[in-house]
Amino acid sequence: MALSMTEPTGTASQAGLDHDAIVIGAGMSGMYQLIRLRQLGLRVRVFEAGTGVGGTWYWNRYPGARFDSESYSYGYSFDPELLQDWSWSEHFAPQPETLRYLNHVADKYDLRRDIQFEARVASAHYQDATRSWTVTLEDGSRHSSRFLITAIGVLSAPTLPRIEGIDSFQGQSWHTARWPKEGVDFTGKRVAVIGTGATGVQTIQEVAKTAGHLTVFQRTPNWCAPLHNRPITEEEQRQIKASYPEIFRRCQETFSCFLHTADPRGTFEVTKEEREAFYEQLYASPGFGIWVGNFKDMLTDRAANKEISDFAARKIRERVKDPKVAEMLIPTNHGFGTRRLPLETRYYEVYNQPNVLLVDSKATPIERITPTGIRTSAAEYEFDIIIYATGFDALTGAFDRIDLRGADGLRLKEAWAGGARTFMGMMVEGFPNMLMLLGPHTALGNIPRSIEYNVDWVTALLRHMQAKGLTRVAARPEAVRAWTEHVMSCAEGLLTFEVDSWMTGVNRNVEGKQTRTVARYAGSAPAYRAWCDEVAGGGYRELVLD
Ligand code: NA7
Repeated sequence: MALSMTEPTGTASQAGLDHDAIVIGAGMSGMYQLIRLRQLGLRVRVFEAGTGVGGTWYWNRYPGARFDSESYSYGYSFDPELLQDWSWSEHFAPQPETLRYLNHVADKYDLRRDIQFEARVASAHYQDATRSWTVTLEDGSRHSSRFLITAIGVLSAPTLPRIEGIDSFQGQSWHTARWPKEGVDFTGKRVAVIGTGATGVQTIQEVAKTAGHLTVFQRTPNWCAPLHNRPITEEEQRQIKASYPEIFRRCQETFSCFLHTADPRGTFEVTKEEREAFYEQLYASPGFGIWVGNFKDMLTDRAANKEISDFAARKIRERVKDPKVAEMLIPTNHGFGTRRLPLETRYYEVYNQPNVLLVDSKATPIERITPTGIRTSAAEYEFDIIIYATGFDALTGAFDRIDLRGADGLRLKEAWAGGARTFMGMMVEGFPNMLMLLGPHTALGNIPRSIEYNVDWVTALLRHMQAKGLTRVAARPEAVRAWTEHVMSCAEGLLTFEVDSWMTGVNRNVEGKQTRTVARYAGSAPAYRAWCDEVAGGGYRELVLD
């Protein structure tokens, strides 16, 4: 990797700064950003709270954690050699394999020498006089840098429920995103799982295999569909490795960078029989096809959405033996796919096991965690282990947990109090020289594809500044306004924005996140990239560069 720097005037070293760039986070985005910044010859420091690389895949070690994206569409695409020397073992890889993959990447590009582990950033303050950022770690050490690049993830700030008594529990209890490295043995144990989002579903179907007794506390059922995972055969492995250019080309073309893309037909443009056959085909196919490869009007037309919801409800009734339990598992407050669709493997069949109990936490809310278990409005339960699959303070939570202050001491949390406002999800008005990877209002979907695009865009901007000897970049207020208005307009007419979820900015366990906002960019990834490409291609007129 090139390390010599062709120094333009006014670089960080000449200005007496410790680094050219500080990156917060050594997950998939921070790791790739480090590789690219080294190629620019910049002096980079990455601060990572964990003891190893991997971000999401480092923290989320809960049982059953795995991809819902096809493995070969998820890995980094930037290096053909890396693509050839890594072999995914399953179509949807489990977390330990993904963590091994990311450690392989860290080894291959010798990343760890620029990463400081067990280094949680407490604050980052912009200094206008020196056009730099001062970053303070929780250990009190201070570090200065020209640029601050946040690579802190979308779903990385875990939240526990706001229930009294959590600390009083005398058994073992874990949030899924803070799982112990040594694992947890459920054999013969009485286990509780609170939460039935994508994480809860993966956890429940795995824990049910060994637990003595499992009680699931479900407040809102989610629509789920089969993952259909299986090992990759040798022949498939050869085909995958031979077709990587096509795989990634396809990801670039689709709405949210998955291999699947919406069917061009409307739900009612086909006969009832054709519709049913198509739903059956999707239900029997691997991955997110049933969500993002369904009829084009599934998430915009109420009647179309009802058709697929009725189909999915029939499937639940077929798979769950006890009709009362089946009805409990069928969502009634939102349509199919309007929240993040958990993919499952024999999830519904878990509720046919004699050692599994489903508790309706809406009808009988959890009142208190007690030293021995959980008390609801109706009963008292005893447990050895409580698992909190209760989600994250999504999108903005990781930013809020750092004391981030821009020019004039403005705190980011305050600037975003009425909802996030960004320029293309990468920059914030009043926060010069701060660049966000996976910031709010960026394109998400199959996340590594968005990461690679964001990193490359940021890298090109810094290369441009380097070439011209520029030391300060800020988003123009009118550019932030235009992007934010665009994000709002993309949400219009989507059924997704009529339901509470992390995607609409709601987390009842977080102060200030009780009402729906347009928390997520809902346009297509190609449209997002076109907007960003135009900014770069037009010479960054939307930015103040000096
Ligand atoms: P989610 O999707 O936010 O799910 C959190 C779950 O926890 C959800 O079922 C919540 O019910 C439940 N929850 C939260 N607080 C409580 C309380 N107090 N009582 C009962 N139940 C509660 O998080 P995940 O980790 O599953 O998934 C996040 C994303 O990570 C996922 O979309 C993937 O993209 C990866 P609620 O629905 O709020 O009633």
